[in-house]
Amino acid sequence: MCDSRAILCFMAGFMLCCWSCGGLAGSPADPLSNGGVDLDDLSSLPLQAGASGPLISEFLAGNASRHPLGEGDLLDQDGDSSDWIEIFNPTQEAVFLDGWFLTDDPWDLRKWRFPPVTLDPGGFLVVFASGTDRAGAGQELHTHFKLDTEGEYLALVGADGATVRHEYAPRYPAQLTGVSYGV
Ligand SMILES: [Ca+2]
Repeated sequence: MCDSRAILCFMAGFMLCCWSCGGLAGSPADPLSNGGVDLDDLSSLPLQAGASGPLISEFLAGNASRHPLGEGDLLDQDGDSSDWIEIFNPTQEAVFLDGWFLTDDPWDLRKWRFPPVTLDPGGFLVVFASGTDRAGAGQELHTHFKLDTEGEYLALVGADGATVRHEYAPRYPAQLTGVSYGV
């Protein structure tokens, strides 16, 4: 299960987190299939000059983190075990996400809008899917929707509000509590 995680957090107006995080061995989140998701899996995702852009690299729909925090557990700034969505930039160029969107509804691609935030080359950004809607300067990012453990649509949409840049469609599969899922 969650056998190896590393979290390196820094503040740059918003909380940006770089990590490798839990998943089932051999799962889509474990490209090297070496017994779990770890930094080796991340390093297998080299920056690509021709990569199309940011993607939803991982998400956790059934966050059961609690104190004392175990390896890879994550709580939001309120101490709540909110769902989370990790965005990864596999390209060699920084991407300005201002005006991009996250959605859990294929009929509403403009559901939650990113504030002005830059995703560095090879960088990660965590957005909590807590239902509390936070996108102000210096705040943790929180969507106003939550993730369904039974599975649902999830997509990253470009600033035109129409171009789906990455999606789990028609829906991601049912999720296990405490086990993240991703590409
Ligand atoms: Ca939802």
